[in-house]
Amino acid sequence: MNNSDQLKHNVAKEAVKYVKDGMKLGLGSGSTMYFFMKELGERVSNGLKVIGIPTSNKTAEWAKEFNVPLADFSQIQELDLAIDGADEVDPNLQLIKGGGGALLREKVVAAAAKEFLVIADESKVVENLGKFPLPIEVIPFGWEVTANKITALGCELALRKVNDQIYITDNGNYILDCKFGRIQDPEKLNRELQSIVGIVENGLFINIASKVLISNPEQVKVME
Ligand code: ABF
Repeated sequence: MNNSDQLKHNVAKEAVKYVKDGMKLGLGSGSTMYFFMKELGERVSNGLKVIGIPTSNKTAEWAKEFNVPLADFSQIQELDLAIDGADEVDPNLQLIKGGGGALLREKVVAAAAKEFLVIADESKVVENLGKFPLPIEVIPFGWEVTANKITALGCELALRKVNDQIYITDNGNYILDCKFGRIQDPEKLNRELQSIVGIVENGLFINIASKVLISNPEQVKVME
């Protein structure tokens, strides 16, 4: 296992300690969450009783691989704990998420949970958000107009493509990756983005994280 995977494995092992028997979970997306799902599956095989709502088709596949029982919002509307990765974490626990393209379901699930636990390696910790391009999910209809309105806020943006094909989210929408550079006031930018028609959701997770676990080669630290 390389150093990066080891850090993800370490933070996942620490995070699974927060899962109690009978919990209804939100299951995030991304490579760190793979290690969490693996750890959770081991505890389920030892008798832990949990159920989870996945934030992406990929996470649902991992749940099936590791025998983690799944549900959807038609069955449960309030979650005890959501666990997810992040692309950037600032000192106020504000996040940029969505590098994996699952930000909309991630935010819906995080908002439905009493507690939101973020897991990341130390490379995600920043003084100011914004070095990582902010992912914004937009509806395909009129995306060009929506993009112009976002650009006017002071960024350069690109329509996300994979292998020269437009990336389509699990919800049938597009993602714009927006380079704002250092975001001085993430709460203000979040409010401005929420007022633009055509934006479904943006990757700023403002005042949502309850606790962040950060792994470095020596330890797993708690930010709260
Ligand atoms: C997901 O985790 C995304 O929001 C974010 O892009 C990703 C970070 O992924 P990784 O754990 O692979 O660094 O929740």
